[in-house]
Amino acid sequence: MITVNDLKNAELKGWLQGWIDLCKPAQVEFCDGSEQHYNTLCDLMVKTGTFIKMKYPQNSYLARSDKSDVARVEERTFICAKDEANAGVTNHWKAPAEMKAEFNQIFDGCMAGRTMYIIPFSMGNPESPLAKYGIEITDSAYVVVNMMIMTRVSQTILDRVDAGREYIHAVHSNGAPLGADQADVPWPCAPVEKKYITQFPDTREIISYGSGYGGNALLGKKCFALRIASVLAKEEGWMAEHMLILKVTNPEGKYKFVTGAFPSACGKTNLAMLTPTLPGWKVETVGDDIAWMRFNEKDGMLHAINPEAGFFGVAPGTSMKSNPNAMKTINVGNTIFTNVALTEDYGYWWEDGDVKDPGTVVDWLRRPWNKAWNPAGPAAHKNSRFTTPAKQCPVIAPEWESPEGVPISAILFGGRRKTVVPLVNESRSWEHGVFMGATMSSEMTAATLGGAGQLRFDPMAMLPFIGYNVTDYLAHWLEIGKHPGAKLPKIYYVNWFRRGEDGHFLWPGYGDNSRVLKWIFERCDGTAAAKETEIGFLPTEDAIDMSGLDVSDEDKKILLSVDKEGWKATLPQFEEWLNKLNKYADQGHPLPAEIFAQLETLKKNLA
Ligand code: O2Y
Ligand code: MN
Repeated sequence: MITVNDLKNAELKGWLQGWIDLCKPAQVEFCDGSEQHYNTLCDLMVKTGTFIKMKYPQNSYLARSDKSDVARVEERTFICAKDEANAGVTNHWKAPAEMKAEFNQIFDGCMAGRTMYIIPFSMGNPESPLAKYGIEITDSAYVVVNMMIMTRVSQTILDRVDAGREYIHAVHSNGAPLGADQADVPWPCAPVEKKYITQFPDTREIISYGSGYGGNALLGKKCFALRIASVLAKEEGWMAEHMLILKVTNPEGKYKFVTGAFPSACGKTNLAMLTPTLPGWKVETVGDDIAWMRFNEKDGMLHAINPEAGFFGVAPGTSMKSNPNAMKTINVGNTIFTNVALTEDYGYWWEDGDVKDPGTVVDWLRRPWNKAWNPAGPAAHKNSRFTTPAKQCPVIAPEWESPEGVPISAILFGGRRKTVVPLVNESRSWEHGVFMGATMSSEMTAATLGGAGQLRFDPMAMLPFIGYNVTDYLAHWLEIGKHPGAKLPKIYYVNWFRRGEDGHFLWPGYGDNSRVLKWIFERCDGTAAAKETEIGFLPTEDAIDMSGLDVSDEDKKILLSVDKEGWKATLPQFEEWLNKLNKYADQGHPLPAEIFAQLETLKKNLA
């Protein structure tokens, strides 16, 4: 086993030693990414009660978190940029020096009685020129094994960093030191008000304290691949986006790659693994959550890589109906379940899955649970998760680890809109597409803040993930559109969630979304028809393949037409949103004039 003293790189050595001196762990362990280390840590966690070994799927485990530590905590997530204007209105901000001073106290002795693990990892195929490396320090074995599924962990990464390769510095602690005579708990963590998920864009650091859950602790994902990477992308002329990547192949065997940004609860993972209902069409998965895109100077196209190596998917609602390929991926085994219910025969269960009534199970709070006793449930937490290797996905695209990335023909934006927004709308230009992304929104329900009819905006589905001022982010998107010699992807706004007046869904969704993908594919080839409207290019009535589909002519008409009055009524909310983003305009962060110009064009078109 190597030690810090074996390293040659003075910066790396100094950084690690500094955190060891501060956190005072009982021991330090380097992770080499080996199966043997993975198994040793899983066995250890079974002994300590963090993991339960499942009987099905094979080589799989269940973890149950503390009940206070179940999701990303946006209110405790901070961008520690030089000044507040650099963080912008979509982020919480703390001054870097103040935050560091606080961390010097908080982290002092925080790993007492625990093992500090050092995880060298790559986001993306380590041999890809688009990949970036990181080192995460953590005191959580749960984080180590999840990182081993979600990223590429290896001794080679450590060797390359030790030899001088750039890396992102990431530190995580559960924030639960263990006293000499203190009994441990299965899921150590700190109370919500002591949790900190911090990104330091200027020094490319991530420091996370107090939570062991998902995006708060697996620092390669949201903290690195989106918040820090978005800053690097702006500086280096590429894009780090919250997007799935899929490959769509037509019956003639011709294929294209598409990325898509959707807010949560819009079926993003399902779309990434979709089984088309259209005969002869095929969809394969490159990634389900994050895309890093860079211009390829040979073909002028944006090429995307999936920086991750696994899926960290929401369990409830995942079934053979909603996402058979995710279920098959999970069922290969080697899956870590977090906060799902455990069946009597040591299998998994969650709400809206394939088994309606599981009998008596143990719920995520470790209590016996039965549908008859507690019909409302839930037995699995609504944000319960599966962590599973992408390579096990039966429809993983052969190119998913391609070092040069895959060329992107189209970008999809989508929200969840019951009203107004048609099934699919092609932007008139890159700039119009950026406006569509900037005003991406979902309708709130009567139960959500703001009330029915109010829109919740989520620009490019990046609201909690842009590591700098949102106005500069939108300016960067516009800048990408000016890249010399670029063959830009076409941009589409899709809405699978339109409803009729009686509340029924107008569009079946799921595998039938392949019909929209087909139209987009053919638009990219210049072979599908569209009509220019006030809001963009919509399919002509017969341009979308509706064969064998049980959608009435009336519903088709609503899906493919412009609700002018509805759009007009939306305009004040768009305007209010854009003005809100512009808060730091006179501190050097104005919303690009082009975005306001697009709003004016839309107003004029609808007048
Ligand atoms: O609650 C969490 O920590 C998970 S967040 C997450 C996980 C996988 C994919 N996307 C997300 C997200 O919040 O966008
Ligand atoms: Mn996500």
